[in-house]
Amino acid sequence: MSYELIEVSTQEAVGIIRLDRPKAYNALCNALVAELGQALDVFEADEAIGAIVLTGGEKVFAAGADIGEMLDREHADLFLDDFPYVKSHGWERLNNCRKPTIAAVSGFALGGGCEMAMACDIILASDTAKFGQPEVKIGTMPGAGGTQRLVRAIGKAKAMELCLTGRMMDAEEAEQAGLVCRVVPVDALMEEALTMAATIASHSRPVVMQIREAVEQAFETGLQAGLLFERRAFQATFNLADRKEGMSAFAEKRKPVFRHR
Ligand code: DAK
Repeated sequence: MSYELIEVSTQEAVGIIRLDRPKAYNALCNALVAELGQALDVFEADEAIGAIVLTGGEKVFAAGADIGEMLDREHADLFLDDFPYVKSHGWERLNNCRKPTIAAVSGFALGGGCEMAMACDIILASDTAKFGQPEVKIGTMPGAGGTQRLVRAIGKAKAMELCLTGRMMDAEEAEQAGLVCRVVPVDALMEEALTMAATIASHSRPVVMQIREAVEQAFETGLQAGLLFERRAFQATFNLADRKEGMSAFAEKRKPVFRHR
């Protein structure tokens, strides 16, 4: 598969996707989002891949959807296409990705860029990262999760402020607010992200996938339904050879060898 607007690579069991449209600050044009979807398709289908890192450049993760591409579009165009779902299935692909995804964010993550990072399971930020939903400044509003995921991540007051003013928050504020798991020096960002991804990928794939689905349930259901989902998923891990192997290895004081079954 060849790509023009993203760079795709692997490091052992980790798939790496780098948004690579630097002249336009990685603006998320349809073609780029479509390539993202294709790369995710490949990694999801590849049994050797256990986690995915999505990153951008040092100065910009992504400055949002491509404003030039949206400029002359009208409501009917967007509604009929269900913009941008029909033409480029990358957004859906990311939202529905079953393997764990880590956004490694350096520089600007604005609008759709911030939303793309939030669609990942974990955001790891460099100390230069800046997050925001500035759509209000160009006469529109967040459309890919900004009004929903941001509220869940940082609470109503701060999300409302960011969405209504368009203000950016820096990495330190984002960490304090709970949007990012950790802030690391910019030079260490990829190394830290890859180490985290490799750790996740070293665990049993079906167990990791059940954990992330259970955590996602916390956003979808009430507490009792979520606890029930978690309990059933926990019980189901006892069907796995990896569960037996993990516990046996602990008892025998050795490293487990997971077969992802
Ligand atoms: N689109 C297109 N080009 C962009 C861009 C964008 N979002 N952001 C930056 N660029 C381009 C600039 O036009 C400029 O190109 P040249 O003029 O050099 O050709 C180049 O990148 C550098 O930008 P600046 O000259 O502005 O650089 P500065 O360092 O001065 O400022 C900035 C950096 C990031 C603060 C600034 O560029 C900026 O404010 N950019 C726009 C940020 C923004 O408003 N983002 C929100 C866009 S709306 C949806 C999915 C997604 C979305 C909606 C729905 N569905 C799934 C339904 C998302 C919507 C949005 O993101």
